[in-house]
Amino acid sequence: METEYLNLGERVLLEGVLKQDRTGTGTKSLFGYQMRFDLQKGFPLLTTKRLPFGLIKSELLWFIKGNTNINYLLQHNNHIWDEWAFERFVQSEDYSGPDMTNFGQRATQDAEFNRVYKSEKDLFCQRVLEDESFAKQYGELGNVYGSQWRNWKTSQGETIDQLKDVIEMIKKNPDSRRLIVTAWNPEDVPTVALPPCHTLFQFYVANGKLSCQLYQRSADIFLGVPFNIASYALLTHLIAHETGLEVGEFVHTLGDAHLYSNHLEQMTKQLAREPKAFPKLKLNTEKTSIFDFEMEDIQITDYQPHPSIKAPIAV
Ligand code: UFP
Repeated sequence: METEYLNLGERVLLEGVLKQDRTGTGTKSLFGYQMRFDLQKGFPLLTTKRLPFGLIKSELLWFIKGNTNINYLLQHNNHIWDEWAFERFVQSEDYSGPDMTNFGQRATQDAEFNRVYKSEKDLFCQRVLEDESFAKQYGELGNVYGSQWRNWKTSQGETIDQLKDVIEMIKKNPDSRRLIVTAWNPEDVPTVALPPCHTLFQFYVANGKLSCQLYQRSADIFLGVPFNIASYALLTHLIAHETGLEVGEFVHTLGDAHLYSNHLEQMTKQLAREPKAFPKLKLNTEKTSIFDFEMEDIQITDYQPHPSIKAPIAV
């Protein structure tokens, strides 16, 4: 099971082509790859390095609620999306602190700058948490997943709740071949901070089991993909729970699958580790709608991973 992921890491290390990328870091990359996880065989939270399941949970609940403000994430001590909001703030007229141009790259190369950047970003997060009007203005990320899944804007000025609709369709017409949620909106792509990496997902019902396939256009194999696998596996479990189905497979299809040049050692280290059994997922059976789930309603048990492995994030 976990070998599905480890095989991908190994393959890209061995066969990936050297390719430049937007962040200037450089990658080893291949195009078009598919992994399959049988969700009946355990919850695919990798064990060859510890993953912070709490962050995966709070981010997914944030998407499901249609929330697009980092304020919710910060309340759950989740800093995954900070940089995107911080970038908009430092480029605005309201920012008067030290120069933060190209902060993502500079923070990995210059220890003194990294210290200044961290302290500025901490101040920013504090303000988003404490000052409601500041949070409204600068905590908001706009058209990110929560908005695309729950409040898709139509050309007629209406909104479409894709997630709610797909759940209704699974209940009423499980054989449909149109059980799709898309996050990719060509109209938004030129203006959004980060065009969606998880571009589109589709559900499939057979033999009383719900499967999900994700098309991910761009995949940071070491840092992003382990999160993405667990996040979509959790989404599949939640929707199966609401629709009264068993879980089937999570099929993960990748477009540009890459290892950043500063993740190669870490990936090699992880590949040398022996995978353990996947943990189990427990959902609060008293909740029926996925829109009512909160952090405490989702628990992982029997998670005994190897220690975490640190790696710089490419922004
Ligand atoms: N990335 C992921 N998974 C995610 C996410 C981002 O792997 O869930 F939000 C990575 C892929 C890529 C970068 O390395 O973030 C996005 O950059 P780009 O838009 O240039 O593809």
